[in-house]
Formats: sequence, structure tokens, C-alpha cells
Amino acid sequence: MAYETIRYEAEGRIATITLNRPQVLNAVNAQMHEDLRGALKEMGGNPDIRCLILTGEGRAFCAGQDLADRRADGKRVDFVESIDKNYNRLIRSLRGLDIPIVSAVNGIAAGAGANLALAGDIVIAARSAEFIQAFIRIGLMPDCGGTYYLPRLIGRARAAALAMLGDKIPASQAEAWGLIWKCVDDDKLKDEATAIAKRLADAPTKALALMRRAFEQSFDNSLDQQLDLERDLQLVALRTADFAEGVQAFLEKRPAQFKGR
Ligand code: T3D
Repeated sequence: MAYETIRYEAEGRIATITLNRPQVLNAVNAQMHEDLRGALKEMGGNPDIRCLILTGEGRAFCAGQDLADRRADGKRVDFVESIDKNYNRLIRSLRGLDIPIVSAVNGIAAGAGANLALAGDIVIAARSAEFIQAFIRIGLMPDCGGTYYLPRLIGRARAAALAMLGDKIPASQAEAWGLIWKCVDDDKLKDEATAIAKRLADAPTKALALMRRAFEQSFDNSLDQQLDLERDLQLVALRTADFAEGVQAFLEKRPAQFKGR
């Protein structure tokens, strides 16, 4: 299906969502939220898909909320709806997927756009890309999970400085700080993202989803709680056909053919 503000492509086991409003650096408007919901639903209806790539068209990944829709011209905006029904729902949908997400950050990622990128399980960026918690520049605080993920990824000192000062950091700095997995030469981004996505799409999908859940809870759990959680989730992994195949393939000295079941 065609969407107004994004492109959705499904090829083999990999789906790609490309934010596609390059004239405004892929800023997010209500239509884009609707289109993203549509694409995620379409993807959910395709059992072959085992990895999602998120990227942007043009020179930006995403510049966050479309500020043209936030002009102080008296037009009433339902901010609860915007945050709850659009942004939070989007982040919850992405983090609730049972397939992995690769964010391929092709250019600047600002505000909600930066935190949308961080919703990926593996985030890679073009060397020329930049990350900016732009919220403070317009009198806001980070959302879309920014206050959750930033301190967990880079520690409180860096999270606070990024959010409070609103400075841009280059992809190389983001990599050095552990905000993202790695940055690559601009002309290699697409190939690198596809290569990672292919590996993930061939991996035992349920184990990937289970480890995401375990990582998500690890900062709030004691070691005892985390060990219990690992037991519970590992019991799920142990019952998958992919585990049986993994062991069989090992014993037969051949590459495993995981089916995501
Ligand atoms: O409202 C709610 O529902 C709450 C939720 C909020 C979530 C948020 O995301 S709040 C944060 C919103 N985003 C920003 O504050 C970032 C705004 N953009 C910028 O600061 C800069 O554009 C960048 C640092 C990202 C890039 O700068 P630069 O110099 O490379 O590009 P530029 O010239 O500023 O932008 C190019 C065009 O894109 C320009 O349009 P023009 O002049 O060519 O017609 C610019 O207006 C447009 N653009 C960039 N970002 C946005 C945007 N248009 C609308 N909304 C944007 N966010």
C-alpha cells in the first residue's frame, strides 16, 4: 500500500520504513503518525517479515515534530492526544514488536526524531549524521522515551548535558559514547543496514525478542530479579523450534536454518 509521508517496502524477510518528507527534514505530522500506524499494521500482517529497517529520505533522518503545526496562532492542539495517541503509541508499538529494528540514521536526527532512532535495537548512522536533543531550544523536554533511554545508554552526566544544552553531536561522538552501535561512511550506510538486517532476519527471532525484553527490564531489576526473568524467558526460548534446530545443526556441523518459530 502507498502512504503519503513514508515509504513502506517489504522485500523477503526485511521491511523498510523510510520517512519521506525531505523538504522539512522528515518532520513528523499527524499524517505521518497515521501512515506509520498503517505501515506497522501492514507489516504485522506479513508473517515473513523478521526485521524492520527505519530510515529517512534526503539529508535528514527526522527533525521531530513538524513545528509548522505548532504555530502560536490560536489553533488548538490536543497535546495529550499528540503525545499519548501518536508519539507514545509509536514508541510502544516499535518496542513491542516481536522482530528486531535497525535504525539507519542517514542524516540529522533531532528532537523526537533522535529518540525515534534510539527506539531501534541496533542503531547505525552515516558519518555525516548528527544527533540533537533539540527540545530545549523550543522550551520542551525530551520525550519519545528520551529520558528513559539516554541515561541508560550514555549515563546521567552526558544525558543531562545533551538534553539541557541541546547541542548537536556528530555520529562519531554518538558511537564513542555508546549512544549508537556504530557510524559508517555515508555511502556504506544502506549496505551496512541491509547486511545487519539480513543477519537479524536469519536469526532465531523469538530469542531476539526475548533478549530485548530482558535488556529493557535490567536497569530496574536486582540481580536476583534479573536471574529469575532470564530463567522465565529462557524457558520460552528453550521451547522454540529454532532452539531445536540450533542444537541439531550444531551436532550435524552445518549452519542452522532458523525459521523464527
Ligand atoms: O508538539 C508535540 O506534540 C509534542 C512533541 C514534540 C516532539 C518534538 O520533536 S519537539 C522538537 C521538534 N524539533 C525541533 O525542534 C527541531 C527543529 N529543526 C531544527 O532545529 C533544524 O532544522 C535542524 C537542527 C534539525 C537542522 O538544521 P539545518 O540548518 O540543517 O536545516 P534547516 O534549514 O533548519 O531546515 C531545513 C528545512 O526543514 C527548513 O524549511 P525551509 O526554510 O527550507 O522551508 C526548516 O524550516 C524545515 N524544518 C526543519 N525541522 C523542522 C522543519 N519544519 C517543521 N518542523 C521541523 N521540526
